[in-house]
Amino acid sequence: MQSWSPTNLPTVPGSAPPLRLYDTATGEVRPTAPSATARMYVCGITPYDATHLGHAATYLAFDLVNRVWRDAGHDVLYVQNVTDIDEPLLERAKRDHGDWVVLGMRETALFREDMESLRVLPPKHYIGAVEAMAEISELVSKLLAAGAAYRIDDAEYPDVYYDSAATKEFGYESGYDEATMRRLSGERGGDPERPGKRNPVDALLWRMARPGEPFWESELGTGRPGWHVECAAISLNRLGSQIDVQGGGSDLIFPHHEFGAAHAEAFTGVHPFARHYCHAGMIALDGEKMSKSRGNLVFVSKLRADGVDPMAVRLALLAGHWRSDRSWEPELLHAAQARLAAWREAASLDAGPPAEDTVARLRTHLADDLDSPKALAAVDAWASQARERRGRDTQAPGLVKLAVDALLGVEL
Ligand code: 5CA
Ligand code: ZN
Repeated sequence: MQSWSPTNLPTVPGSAPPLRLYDTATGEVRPTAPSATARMYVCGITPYDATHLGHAATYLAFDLVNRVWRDAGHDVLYVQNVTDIDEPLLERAKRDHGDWVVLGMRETALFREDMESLRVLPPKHYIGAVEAMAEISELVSKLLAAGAAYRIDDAEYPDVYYDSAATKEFGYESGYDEATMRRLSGERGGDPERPGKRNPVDALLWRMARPGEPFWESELGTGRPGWHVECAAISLNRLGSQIDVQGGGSDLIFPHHEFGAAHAEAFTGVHPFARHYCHAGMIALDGEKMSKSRGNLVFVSKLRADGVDPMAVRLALLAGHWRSDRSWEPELLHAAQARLAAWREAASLDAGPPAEDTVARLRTHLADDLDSPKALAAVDAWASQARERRGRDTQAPGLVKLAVDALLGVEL
Protein backbone atom coordinates (compact mmCIF):
# COMPACT_ATOMS: atom_id res chain seq x y z
CA MET A 1 0.00 0.00 0.00
CA GLN A 2 1.02 3.53 -0.46
CA SER A 3 2.48 5.03 2.72
CA TRP A 4 2.12 8.73 3.47
CA SER A 5 4.60 11.51 2.74
CA PRO A 6 7.46 12.22 5.10
CA THR A 7 7.99 15.58 6.69
CA ASN A 8 11.38 17.14 6.61
CA LEU A 9 13.53 15.88 9.49
CA PRO A 10 16.27 18.36 10.43
CA THR A 11 19.51 17.38 12.12
CA VAL A 12 20.04 18.83 15.57
CA PRO A 13 23.59 19.70 16.65
CA GLY A 14 25.04 17.81 19.61
CA SER A 15 24.79 14.17 20.63
CA ALA A 16 21.90 12.07 21.84
CA PRO A 17 21.78 9.52 24.68
CA PRO A 18 20.58 5.97 23.86
CA LEU A 19 16.86 5.39 24.13
CA ARG A 20 15.52 3.45 27.11
CA LEU A 21 12.01 2.05 26.89
CA TYR A 22 9.64 0.11 29.09
CA ASP A 23 9.31 -3.48 27.88
CA THR A 24 6.08 -5.29 28.76
CA ALA A 25 7.72 -8.73 28.63
CA THR A 26 10.34 -8.01 31.29
CA GLY A 27 8.43 -5.29 33.13
CA GLU A 28 11.45 -2.99 33.10
CA VAL A 29 12.69 0.18 31.48
CA ARG A 30 15.68 -1.13 29.51
CA PRO A 31 18.02 0.40 26.94
CA THR A 32 17.16 -0.28 23.33
CA ALA A 33 20.25 -1.46 21.49
CA PRO A 34 19.55 -1.30 17.78
CA SER A 35 22.26 -1.83 15.19
CA ALA A 36 22.86 0.87 12.57
CA THR A 37 19.33 0.17 11.36
CA ALA A 38 16.67 -0.05 14.05
CA ARG A 39 13.74 -2.33 13.26
CA MET A 40 10.27 -1.41 14.38
CA TYR A 41 6.87 -2.91 13.70
CA VAL A 42 3.80 -1.03 14.88
CA CYS A 43 0.36 -2.55 14.47
CA GLY A 44 -1.79 -0.49 12.14
CA ILE A 45 -5.47 0.33 12.06
CA THR A 46 -8.49 -1.78 11.24
CA PRO A 47 -10.02 0.73 8.82
CA TYR A 48 -13.74 0.55 9.50
CA ASP A 49 -13.98 4.01 11.01
CA ALA A 50 -11.93 7.20 11.20
CA THR A 51 -8.79 7.70 13.27
CA HIS A 52 -9.61 8.78 16.80
CA LEU A 53 -7.39 10.41 19.39
CA GLY A 54 -6.58 7.03 20.97
CA HIS A 55 -5.06 5.76 17.75
CA ALA A 56 -3.29 9.07 17.25
CA ALA A 57 -1.75 8.94 20.74
CA THR A 58 -0.39 5.45 20.08
CA TYR A 59 1.13 6.35 16.71
CA LEU A 60 2.62 9.52 18.20
CA ALA A 61 4.36 7.48 20.91
CA PHE A 62 6.09 5.35 18.28
CA ASP A 63 6.81 8.43 16.21
CA LEU A 64 8.86 9.64 19.18
CA VAL A 65 10.74 6.32 19.22
CA ASN A 66 11.47 6.79 15.53
CA ARG A 67 12.63 10.39 16.04
CA VAL A 68 14.79 9.65 19.07
CA TRP A 69 16.54 6.79 17.27
CA ARG A 70 17.11 8.92 14.18
CA ASP A 71 18.46 11.73 16.32
CA ALA A 72 20.94 9.20 17.76
CA GLY A 73 22.13 8.42 14.23
CA HIS A 74 20.20 5.24 13.42
CA ASP A 75 18.31 4.45 10.29
CA VAL A 76 14.88 3.20 11.19
CA LEU A 77 13.23 0.45 9.20
CA TYR A 78 9.62 0.94 10.17
CA VAL A 79 6.82 -1.39 9.08
CA GLN A 80 3.11 -1.04 9.71
CA ASN A 81 0.13 -3.11 8.57
CA VAL A 82 -3.48 -2.33 7.78
CA THR A 83 -5.98 -4.96 8.90
CA ASP A 84 -8.07 -4.39 5.81
CA ILE A 85 -10.00 -7.64 6.09
CA ASP A 86 -11.49 -8.63 9.43
CA GLU A 87 -14.84 -9.15 11.13
CA PRO A 88 -15.38 -5.47 12.12
CA LEU A 89 -15.02 -4.30 8.49
CA LEU A 90 -17.51 -6.87 7.29
CA GLU A 91 -19.98 -6.00 10.05
CA ARG A 92 -19.75 -2.25 9.46
CA ALA A 93 -20.07 -2.63 5.68
CA LYS A 94 -23.13 -4.83 6.19
CA ARG A 95 -24.70 -2.35 8.62
CA ASP A 96 -24.19 0.49 6.15
CA HIS A 97 -25.13 -1.60 3.09
CA GLY A 98 -21.69 -0.80 1.69
CA ASP A 99 -18.68 -2.65 0.33
CA TRP A 100 -15.96 -3.63 2.83
CA VAL A 101 -13.24 -2.95 0.22
CA VAL A 102 -14.45 0.59 -0.39
CA LEU A 103 -14.86 1.19 3.34
CA GLY A 104 -11.31 0.04 4.04
CA MET A 105 -9.83 2.14 1.27
CA ARG A 106 -11.71 5.24 2.34
CA GLU A 107 -10.76 5.01 6.00
CA THR A 108 -7.15 4.13 5.21
CA ALA A 109 -6.89 7.21 2.98
CA LEU A 110 -8.25 9.35 5.79
CA PHE A 111 -5.77 7.79 8.24
CA ARG A 112 -2.87 8.69 5.94
CA GLU A 113 -4.09 12.29 5.83
CA ASP A 114 -4.41 12.37 9.62
CA MET A 115 -0.91 10.97 10.12
CA GLU A 116 0.57 13.40 7.61
CA SER A 117 -1.14 16.36 9.23
CA LEU A 118 0.16 15.25 12.65
CA ARG A 119 3.65 15.02 11.10
CA VAL A 120 4.05 11.35 11.97
CA LEU A 121 7.04 9.95 10.06
CA PRO A 122 5.72 7.33 7.62
CA PRO A 123 6.58 3.63 7.71
CA LYS A 124 8.90 2.45 4.95
CA HIS A 125 6.51 -0.45 4.27
CA TYR A 126 2.81 0.06 4.74
CA ILE A 127 1.17 -3.28 4.03
CA GLY A 128 -2.46 -4.33 3.86
CA ALA A 129 -3.50 -7.86 4.86
CA VAL A 130 -5.23 -8.29 1.51
CA GLU A 131 -2.08 -7.56 -0.47
CA ALA A 132 -0.08 -9.86 1.82
CA MET A 133 -2.46 -12.82 1.51
CA ALA A 134 0.03 -15.14 -0.21
CA GLU A 135 2.76 -14.62 2.38
CA ILE A 136 0.32 -14.98 5.26
CA SER A 137 -1.11 -18.27 4.01
CA GLU A 138 2.43 -19.47 3.35
CA LEU A 139 3.37 -18.87 7.00
CA VAL A 140 0.25 -20.74 8.14
CA SER A 141 1.17 -23.68 5.88
CA LYS A 142 4.67 -23.75 7.31
CA LEU A 143 3.40 -23.66 10.90
CA LEU A 144 1.08 -26.53 10.06
CA ALA A 145 3.90 -28.51 8.44
CA ALA A 146 6.14 -27.86 11.45
CA GLY A 147 3.52 -29.25 13.84
CA ALA A 148 2.92 -25.87 15.49
CA ALA A 149 -0.63 -25.74 14.16
CA TYR A 150 -3.54 -28.13 13.77
CA ARG A 151 -6.89 -28.44 12.09
CA ILE A 152 -10.10 -28.57 14.04
CA ASP A 153 -11.90 -31.86 13.60
CA ASP A 154 -14.93 -30.29 11.96
CA ALA A 155 -16.03 -31.80 8.68
CA GLU A 156 -17.65 -28.61 7.46
CA TYR A 157 -15.06 -26.03 8.56
CA PRO A 158 -11.69 -27.62 9.41
CA ASP A 159 -10.15 -24.27 10.44
CA VAL A 160 -6.48 -24.10 11.34
CA TYR A 161 -5.41 -23.09 14.87
CA TYR A 162 -2.06 -22.34 16.41
CA ASP A 163 -1.03 -24.73 19.16
CA SER A 164 0.02 -22.50 22.04
CA ALA A 165 2.14 -25.35 23.41
CA ALA A 166 4.37 -25.17 20.30
CA THR A 167 6.91 -22.86 21.96
CA LYS A 168 7.94 -23.46 25.53
CA GLU A 169 8.05 -19.74 26.27
CA PHE A 170 4.40 -19.09 25.40
CA GLY A 171 2.97 -16.46 27.75
CA TYR A 172 6.23 -14.60 28.37
CA GLU A 173 5.18 -11.48 26.52
CA SER A 174 2.05 -10.67 28.54
CA GLY A 175 2.97 -12.62 31.68
CA TYR A 176 -0.76 -13.25 32.19
CA ASP A 177 -2.13 -16.30 33.98
CA GLU A 178 -4.37 -18.79 32.21
CA ALA A 179 -7.65 -17.35 33.46
CA THR A 180 -6.71 -13.85 32.31
CA MET A 181 -5.60 -15.16 28.93
CA ARG A 182 -8.85 -17.00 28.51
CA ARG A 183 -10.93 -13.97 29.45
CA LEU A 184 -9.03 -11.60 27.17
CA SER A 185 -9.08 -14.09 24.33
CA GLY A 186 -12.90 -14.07 24.53
CA GLU A 187 -13.06 -10.28 24.72
CA ARG A 188 -10.60 -9.57 21.93
CA GLY A 189 -11.62 -11.60 18.93
CA GLY A 190 -10.73 -15.13 20.09
CA ASP A 191 -13.10 -18.09 20.49
CA PRO A 192 -12.21 -19.90 23.73
CA GLU A 193 -15.55 -21.74 23.68
CA ARG A 194 -15.04 -23.39 20.32
CA PRO A 195 -15.09 -27.19 20.67
CA GLY A 196 -12.17 -29.23 19.41
CA LYS A 197 -9.35 -26.86 20.33
CA ARG A 198 -6.34 -28.22 22.19
CA ASN A 199 -6.27 -25.17 24.46
CA PRO A 200 -9.18 -22.71 24.69
CA VAL A 201 -6.88 -19.75 23.98
CA ASP A 202 -5.33 -21.25 20.81
CA ALA A 203 -5.61 -18.63 18.09
CA LEU A 204 -7.16 -18.93 14.66
CA LEU A 205 -4.65 -19.07 11.80
CA TRP A 206 -6.85 -19.87 8.83
CA ARG A 207 -10.63 -19.68 8.63
CA MET A 208 -12.21 -21.77 5.91
CA ALA A 209 -14.66 -19.78 3.81
CA ARG A 210 -18.23 -19.54 5.07
CA PRO A 211 -21.00 -18.79 2.59
CA GLY A 212 -21.15 -15.11 1.71
CA GLU A 213 -17.76 -14.28 3.24
CA PRO A 214 -14.78 -13.04 1.26
CA PHE A 215 -12.14 -15.72 0.70
CA TRP A 216 -8.76 -16.28 -0.88
CA GLU A 217 -7.43 -19.37 -2.61
CA SER A 218 -4.56 -21.11 -0.88
CA GLU A 219 -3.14 -24.57 -0.40
CA LEU A 220 -4.88 -24.51 2.98
CA GLY A 221 -8.23 -24.34 1.21
CA THR A 222 -10.20 -21.24 0.32
CA GLY A 223 -10.54 -18.98 3.33
CA ARG A 224 -8.95 -16.08 5.13
CA PRO A 225 -6.30 -15.67 7.82
CA GLY A 226 -6.57 -15.03 11.53
CA TRP A 227 -5.48 -11.67 12.86
CA HIS A 228 -2.19 -12.37 14.68
CA VAL A 229 -0.57 -14.32 11.86
CA GLU A 230 -1.14 -11.35 9.57
CA CYS A 231 1.21 -9.19 11.63
CA ALA A 232 3.68 -12.04 12.17
CA ALA A 233 4.05 -12.65 8.42
CA ILE A 234 4.21 -8.99 7.40
CA SER A 235 6.80 -8.30 10.06
CA LEU A 236 8.99 -11.41 9.54
CA ASN A 237 9.18 -10.89 5.80
CA ARG A 238 10.39 -7.31 6.03
CA LEU A 239 12.22 -7.08 9.34
CA GLY A 240 13.61 -10.57 9.88
CA SER A 241 13.57 -12.89 12.85
CA GLN A 242 14.27 -10.38 15.61
CA ILE A 243 13.07 -6.82 15.80
CA ASP A 244 13.91 -4.01 18.18
CA VAL A 245 10.40 -2.83 18.97
CA GLN A 246 6.98 -4.39 18.57
CA GLY A 247 4.50 -1.62 19.22
CA GLY A 248 0.82 -0.98 19.75
CA GLY A 249 -1.70 0.03 22.36
CA SER A 250 -2.02 -1.90 25.64
CA ASP A 251 -5.14 -3.66 24.34
CA LEU A 252 -2.79 -5.60 22.04
CA ILE A 253 -0.69 -7.13 24.84
CA PHE A 254 -2.85 -10.24 24.76
CA PRO A 255 -3.76 -12.11 22.63
CA HIS A 256 -2.36 -10.17 19.68
CA HIS A 257 1.29 -9.65 20.55
CA GLU A 258 1.59 -12.86 22.55
CA PHE A 259 0.48 -14.91 19.54
CA GLY A 260 2.33 -12.78 17.00
CA ALA A 261 5.52 -13.50 18.94
CA ALA A 262 4.68 -17.18 19.32
CA HIS A 263 3.95 -17.63 15.59
CA ALA A 264 7.20 -15.94 14.64
CA GLU A 265 9.26 -17.86 17.20
CA ALA A 266 7.72 -21.22 16.28
CA PHE A 267 8.68 -20.51 12.68
CA THR A 268 12.21 -19.07 13.13
CA GLY A 269 13.32 -20.66 16.39
CA VAL A 270 14.61 -17.23 17.47
CA HIS A 271 13.53 -16.02 20.92
CA PRO A 272 12.50 -13.34 21.70
CA PHE A 273 10.87 -12.15 18.50
CA ALA A 274 11.04 -8.56 19.77
CA ARG A 275 13.63 -7.16 22.11
CA HIS A 276 11.07 -4.69 23.41
CA TYR A 277 7.31 -5.07 23.47
CA CYS A 278 5.98 -1.57 23.90
CA HIS A 279 2.41 -0.70 24.75
CA ALA A 280 0.86 2.73 24.81
CA GLY A 281 -1.79 3.61 27.39
CA MET A 282 -5.45 3.84 26.48
CA ILE A 283 -7.10 7.18 25.84
CA ALA A 284 -10.56 7.41 27.38
CA LEU A 285 -13.47 9.77 26.93
CA ASP A 286 -15.94 10.26 29.78
CA GLY A 287 -14.31 7.47 31.74
CA GLU A 288 -14.48 4.83 29.01
CA LYS A 289 -11.73 3.65 26.65
CA MET A 290 -12.16 5.45 23.34
CA SER A 291 -13.12 2.71 20.92
CA LYS A 292 -14.86 2.29 17.64
CA SER A 293 -17.14 -0.32 19.10
CA ARG A 294 -18.22 1.95 21.99
CA GLY A 295 -18.63 4.93 19.67
CA ASN A 296 -17.27 7.50 22.19
CA LEU A 297 -14.83 8.98 19.75
CA VAL A 298 -13.08 12.24 19.01
CA PHE A 299 -11.77 12.06 15.46
CA VAL A 300 -8.56 13.69 14.30
CA SER A 301 -10.20 14.47 10.95
CA LYS A 302 -13.13 16.21 12.69
CA LEU A 303 -10.76 18.41 14.70
CA ARG A 304 -8.90 19.26 11.51
CA ALA A 305 -12.15 20.09 9.72
CA ASP A 306 -13.03 22.37 12.64
CA GLY A 307 -9.83 24.29 11.97
CA VAL A 308 -7.83 23.00 14.95
CA ASP A 309 -4.08 23.18 14.31
CA PRO A 310 -2.79 19.57 14.16
CA MET A 311 0.31 20.76 16.04
CA ALA A 312 -1.94 21.59 18.99
CA VAL A 313 -3.47 18.11 18.81
CA ARG A 314 0.03 16.68 18.80
CA LEU A 315 1.06 18.74 21.82
CA ALA A 316 -2.17 17.89 23.65
CA LEU A 317 -1.48 14.17 23.31
CA LEU A 318 2.23 14.46 24.11
CA ALA A 319 1.36 16.33 27.32
CA GLY A 320 0.56 12.92 28.85
CA HIS A 321 3.02 10.07 29.35
CA TRP A 322 2.77 7.52 26.54
CA ARG A 323 2.19 4.59 28.87
CA SER A 324 -0.42 6.12 31.13
CA ASP A 325 -4.11 5.50 30.55
CA ARG A 326 -5.60 8.94 30.39
CA SER A 327 -8.74 10.85 29.61
CA TRP A 328 -9.20 13.21 26.74
CA GLU A 329 -10.59 16.56 27.93
CA PRO A 330 -11.29 19.63 25.79
CA GLU A 331 -9.16 21.46 28.37
CA LEU A 332 -6.10 19.51 27.13
CA LEU A 333 -6.56 21.02 23.71
CA HIS A 334 -6.99 24.54 25.08
CA ALA A 335 -3.80 24.20 27.11
CA ALA A 336 -1.94 22.86 24.07
CA GLN A 337 -3.13 25.76 21.92
CA ALA A 338 -1.83 28.23 24.52
CA ARG A 339 1.47 26.35 24.74
CA LEU A 340 1.86 26.29 20.97
CA ALA A 341 1.21 30.03 20.74
CA ALA A 342 3.76 30.72 23.50
CA TRP A 343 6.41 28.53 21.84
CA ARG A 344 5.77 30.12 18.45
CA GLU A 345 6.09 33.59 19.88
CA ALA A 346 9.36 32.71 21.64
CA ALA A 347 10.80 30.98 18.57
CA SER A 348 10.10 34.03 16.43
CA LEU A 349 12.09 36.42 18.66
CA ASP A 350 15.47 37.80 17.60
CA ALA A 351 17.19 36.39 20.69
CA GLY A 352 16.62 34.34 23.82
CA PRO A 353 18.51 32.57 26.59
CA PRO A 354 21.14 30.09 25.35
CA ALA A 355 19.30 26.91 24.35
CA GLU A 356 21.96 24.18 24.38
CA ASP A 357 20.93 23.09 27.86
CA THR A 358 17.25 23.04 26.85
CA VAL A 359 18.04 20.81 23.89
CA ALA A 360 20.10 18.51 26.11
CA ARG A 361 17.21 18.22 28.57
CA LEU A 362 14.77 17.59 25.77
CA ARG A 363 16.94 14.71 24.60
CA THR A 364 17.52 13.31 28.08
CA HIS A 365 13.83 13.27 28.95
CA LEU A 366 12.78 11.66 25.68
CA ALA A 367 15.53 9.05 25.94
CA ASP A 368 14.22 8.20 29.41
CA ASP A 369 11.22 6.10 28.34
CA LEU A 370 9.80 8.94 26.23
CA ASP A 371 9.08 11.31 29.08
CA SER A 372 7.30 13.82 26.88
CA PRO A 373 5.66 15.77 29.77
CA LYS A 374 9.13 16.64 31.11
CA ALA A 375 10.40 17.34 27.59
CA LEU A 376 7.57 19.82 27.04
CA ALA A 377 8.27 21.43 30.40
CA ALA A 378 11.91 21.99 29.39
CA VAL A 379 10.77 23.89 26.30
CA ASP A 380 8.18 25.79 28.36
CA ALA A 381 10.92 27.03 30.68
CA TRP A 382 13.02 28.31 27.80
CA ALA A 383 10.02 29.90 26.05
CA SER A 384 8.85 31.79 29.11
CA GLN A 385 12.32 33.22 29.69
CA ALA A 386 12.62 34.19 26.06
CA ARG A 387 9.23 35.91 26.16
CA GLU A 388 10.40 37.89 29.18
CA ARG A 389 13.26 39.02 26.92
CA ARG A 390 15.84 37.30 29.08
CA GLY A 391 18.94 36.29 27.16
CA ARG A 392 20.73 37.67 24.15
CA ASP A 393 21.64 34.53 22.23
CA THR A 394 20.56 35.21 18.67
CA GLN A 395 21.01 31.54 17.69
CA ALA A 396 18.77 30.23 20.46
CA PRO A 397 15.28 30.69 18.93
CA GLY A 398 16.41 28.90 15.76
CA LEU A 399 17.98 26.05 17.72
CA VAL A 400 14.84 25.48 19.80
CA LYS A 401 12.70 25.56 16.70
CA LEU A 402 14.94 22.95 15.07
CA ALA A 403 14.99 20.65 18.12
CA VAL A 404 11.23 20.90 18.68
CA ASP A 405 10.70 20.04 15.02
CA ALA A 406 13.12 17.08 14.92
CA LEU A 407 12.50 15.57 18.35
CA LEU A 408 8.88 16.39 19.12
CA GLY A 409 7.64 16.66 15.54
CA VAL A 410 6.07 20.03 16.26
CA GLU A 411 6.47 22.70 13.61
CA LEU A 412 6.66 26.15 15.14
N1 5CA B 1 -5.43 -3.61 13.25
C1 5CA B 1 -5.23 -3.93 14.62
C2 5CA B 1 -3.78 -4.11 14.96
S1 5CA B 1 -2.98 -5.23 13.89
C3 5CA B 1 -5.85 -2.89 15.54
O1 5CA B 1 -5.76 -3.05 16.74
N2 5CA B 1 -6.47 -1.87 14.93
S2 5CA B 1 -7.23 -0.70 15.72
O2 5CA B 1 -7.69 0.21 14.69
O3 5CA B 1 -8.20 -1.23 16.57
O4 5CA B 1 -6.18 0.03 16.61
C4 5CA B 1 -5.04 0.64 16.05
C5 5CA B 1 -4.03 0.98 17.15
O5 5CA B 1 -4.60 1.95 18.03
C6 5CA B 1 -3.67 -0.23 18.02
O6 5CA B 1 -2.30 -0.14 18.37
C7 5CA B 1 -4.51 -0.04 19.26
O7 5CA B 1 -3.90 -0.62 20.40
C8 5CA B 1 -4.54 1.48 19.37
N3 5CA B 1 -5.72 1.98 20.09
C9 5CA B 1 -7.02 1.64 19.89
N4 5CA B 1 -7.83 2.31 20.75
C10 5CA B 1 -7.02 3.09 21.52
C11 5CA B 1 -7.23 4.02 22.60
N5 5CA B 1 -8.45 4.30 23.05
N6 5CA B 1 -6.16 4.64 23.15
C12 5CA B 1 -4.91 4.38 22.67
N7 5CA B 1 -4.64 3.52 21.66
C13 5CA B 1 -5.68 2.88 21.09
ZN1 ZN C 1 -1.06 -6.22 14.61
